[in-house]
Amino acid sequence: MKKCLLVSSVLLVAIVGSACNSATDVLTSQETVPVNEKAIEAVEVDMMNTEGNKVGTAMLSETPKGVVIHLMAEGLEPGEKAIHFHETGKCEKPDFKTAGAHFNPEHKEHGFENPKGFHAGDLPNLEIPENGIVDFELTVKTVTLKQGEKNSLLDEDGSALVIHAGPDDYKTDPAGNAGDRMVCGVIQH
Ligand SMILES: [Cu+2]
Ligand SMILES: [Zn+2]
Repeated sequence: MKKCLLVSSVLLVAIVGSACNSATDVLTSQETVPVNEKAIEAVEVDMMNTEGNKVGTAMLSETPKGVVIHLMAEGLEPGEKAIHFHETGKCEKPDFKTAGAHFNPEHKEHGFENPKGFHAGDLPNLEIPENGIVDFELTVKTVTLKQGEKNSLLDEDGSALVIHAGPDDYKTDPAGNAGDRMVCGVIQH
């Protein structure tokens, strides 16, 4: 009996007073996490060009500071290029229009310099060097990989990571005047 009381006091106050064997029942049921709140720790995204060839990988990881994007790709056109999360996890070549508009669960306008902005999917421009190889990391606070949350990239139809032909001007709604979609990766669980 003494042992029972000790166990109960270590556990939640709410179960004190109930029979000893019910403590295990409570614990077991707490371990079951509802599917829609399941935390995905990392997603690997294949980055495809307009010919349908893989040019690299983006690893997305959930961290306390936000979602970390680690993009590794080669054979890219050098220069300053826009990169965004788009709303639909569908990358159909050659124009990737199937990825839809920018990921925008808060219904804002486009661009960091837009007073009515910005989209959760807006990201700072990528600087691609002369050799066309990128290996960079960026932490994004506006999105999550936690399913069931409003700003989750892993919503029902997934989302996409898109690199454009030109830079984002950070103000023109709805897409920053960034030109064609050159590389696209499906973000899906
Ligand atoms: Cu875009
Ligand atoms: Zn945008």
